Amino acid sequence: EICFELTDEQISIIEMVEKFTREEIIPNAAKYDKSGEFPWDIVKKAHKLGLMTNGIPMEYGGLGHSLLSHCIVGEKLAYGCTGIASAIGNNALPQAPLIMFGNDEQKKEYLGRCIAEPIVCSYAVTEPGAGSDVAGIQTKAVKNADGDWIIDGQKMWITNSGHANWFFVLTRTNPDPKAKTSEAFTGFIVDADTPGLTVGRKEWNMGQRCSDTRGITFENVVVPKKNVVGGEGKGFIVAMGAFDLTRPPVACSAVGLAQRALDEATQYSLQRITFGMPIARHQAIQFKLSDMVIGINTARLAYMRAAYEFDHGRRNTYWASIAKCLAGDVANKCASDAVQIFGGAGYNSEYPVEKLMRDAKIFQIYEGTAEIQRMIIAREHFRQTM
Ligand code: CO8
Ligand code: FAD
Repeated sequence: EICFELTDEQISIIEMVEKFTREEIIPNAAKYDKSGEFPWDIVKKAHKLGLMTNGIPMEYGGLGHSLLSHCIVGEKLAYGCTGIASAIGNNALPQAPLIMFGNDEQKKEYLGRCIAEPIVCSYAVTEPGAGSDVAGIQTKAVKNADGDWIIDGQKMWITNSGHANWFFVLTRTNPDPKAKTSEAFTGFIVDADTPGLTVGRKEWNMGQRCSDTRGITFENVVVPKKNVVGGEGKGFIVAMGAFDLTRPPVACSAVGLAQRALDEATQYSLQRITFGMPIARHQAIQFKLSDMVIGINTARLAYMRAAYEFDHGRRNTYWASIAKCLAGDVANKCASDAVQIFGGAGYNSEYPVEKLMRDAKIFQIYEGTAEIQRMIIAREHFRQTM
């Protein structure tokens, strides 16, 4: 029986995170949006409260929260600002391959670093020439005489990379174009200070501006063999498996943004008078708010289901893509409708919803575009049907 009733522990975590969002994130969101500066002060406070180590298993020093608890926290952080929330939450993405496929030594060392200090790490898969088509990546790794690996290539759009302490990096290790995808790639943990690894300039994006996005160049980067994650040739499966754990948290962030858009639009609609009455009394406005309510509640249930399946040890690829796709679309519709409800004020940066609309767009792009999620859903659908 599927039950999403929250436990007392989850309710008290939510109260703590809501307070953190209210006191630390919301008052600083506009400042960081304007400056684009990395929100280190907030990241450090989040780390102190365990908000960056909650998904790490207890045996490695984390709080060992379920994916469902992790997502509920993520939604609350995102409500304040999805740029700051991504600076805080992105660690879960590079940690995922280690949690799911790493060995004991790797987990102790690299998850341990994330526990000990408020560091950030990055997941480097996308390249200038290949994003949706992961199997099209060109970065290669070749074994040297000692059995260690030499990485050459380029990555692009890598979140938190300008500040990262370590990276998960996907490479092609079988140059034969006919090699099976599930056997041709290898994933590595790479220390940020390894010679030959250069991080590029900060990209100035449409939204989530304090989230740090950069390109990375690898030139003869030597990585010890002990840093192979999940075995030689297994990188594609490792990278895909990680998405099963990380797409639900991206969906919950989109829901947090959508909820914020609804709350802002609701308040404004009760105050703004046209034709002698609050705009909330016009049915056209009510229907927009109703559509937001429908979208938010269904997208929330979808990410909960995706997390629930994962927490019960079942492959959740289908649900993770449903949740990510729906929540990304809902966030964009809600942010755009909130701007509409604010009228001219919605288009102005002194009011909160213009930022929400800019921040929302990326939810249809990163962690697999809206089109790629639909492609995965169709594949899973036919797999289940046939
Ligand atoms: N689990 C296990 N195995 C899998 C999975 C999975 N989920 N998915 C695929 N595989 C296996 C297949 O079974 C197959 O194995 P085999 O060959 O043995 O049968 C093998 O992998 C190849 O699979 P496909 O044939 O399906 O491979 P394709 O190349 O056709 O397509 C996808 C694969 C699904 C289209 C893949 O390329 C994809 O997911 N693309 C999207 C890429 C993406 O999501 N990138 C995101 C980058 S990270 C990012 O954006 C971070 C943003 C920051 C977030 C901040 C948050 C706070
Ligand atoms: P493309 O793959 O070139 O796609 C272009 C368009 O074509 C899209 O609309 C796409 O949906 C569509 N398309 C492609 N193939 C198909 C198809 N078969 N059918 C239908 N439509 C298709 N990557 C990381 O590895 N790590 C990160 O930390 C990270 N963070 C990011 C942060 C930001 C702010 C941004 C902008 C990107 C980030 N990315 C990261 C990369 C992100 O995951 C990719 O941008 C995304 O997966 C899309 O890849 P692409 O940009 O190469 O677009």
